[in-house]
Amino acid sequence: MKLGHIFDRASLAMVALFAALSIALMPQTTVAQEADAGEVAEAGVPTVDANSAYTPMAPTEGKGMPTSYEDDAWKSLTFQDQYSADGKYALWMHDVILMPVITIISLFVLALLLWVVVRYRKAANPVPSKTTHNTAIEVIWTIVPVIILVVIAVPSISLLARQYETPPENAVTIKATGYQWYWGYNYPDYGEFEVISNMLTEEQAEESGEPFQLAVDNRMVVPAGVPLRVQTTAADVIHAFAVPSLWFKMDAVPGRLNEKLLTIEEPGVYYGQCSELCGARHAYMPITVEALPMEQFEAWVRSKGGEVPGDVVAEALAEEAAAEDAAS
Ligand SMILES: [Cu+2]
Repeated sequence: MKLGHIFDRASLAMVALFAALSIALMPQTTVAQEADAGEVAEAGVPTVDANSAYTPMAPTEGKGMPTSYEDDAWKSLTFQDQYSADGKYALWMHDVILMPVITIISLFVLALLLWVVVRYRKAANPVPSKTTHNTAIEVIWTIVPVIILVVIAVPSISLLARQYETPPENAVTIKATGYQWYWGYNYPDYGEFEVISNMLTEEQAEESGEPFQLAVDNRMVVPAGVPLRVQTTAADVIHAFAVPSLWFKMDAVPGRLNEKLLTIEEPGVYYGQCSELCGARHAYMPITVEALPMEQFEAWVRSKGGEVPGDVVAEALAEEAAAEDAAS
């Protein structure tokens, strides 16, 4: 009976192990084709559209992307440079407050330990001290940590508050939808069109001079320097929209609309990834955000068949004028 149980468990474990291994070893291309065959007709290298003024921006080495250890060992260990106000503030807090406090406390505690080990070793203290209280020390080791915590709490809480700031009414809305396993970007302010974004293959990424596993065929193009209302949701399972160099990470949950303010300070290409384990190709649904000056962004909108609000007003005015001409 007991032996049977053990065998049951062992065989169950074997089956689980085999299933895990077969998923891990499944050729990525088979799964990729399934994804491609679905929503995306052709996943190609970004190309210049003859009918528009939009040309995909070339990424800047080291900007908006991770740095490899070989290229720059120090930079590969720390945060990416930040291109949003919140990101700069958070990085400042990390560099100027957290790291120094952590380092000083660690070294101080290490020094105390070494001092105790050497000074109060048995050989040097044949008769142990019977001291149990020292008011002065107790007051110090209560007040000093309180001061340290307050010093950390003030910028920490203000960072938290900044991250919850509501987007202003005139913010440009972009809705990012997570699908298994690609992203869709919807532009409700510009005619509700959707851009489907799939990862480039290694050859395509190399051809377009972009980092493999971060580069995509259709980017999330946004205007730079203006407040964006980035909304996230998902169509199947929970995904997360995350771009490290913009200090942006938000869950994309089916049936729920999350939103957060993002202002990208300067034009550029910023790479990110889905950051919620969402299935077999979770690692293969990267994010590429391309921030452009407003005029170029509007040109991109037109190239995608979207409507620029100004155009509609201008068209209406022209029509009105034409109608008035005809009437008179
Ligand atoms: Cu995902």
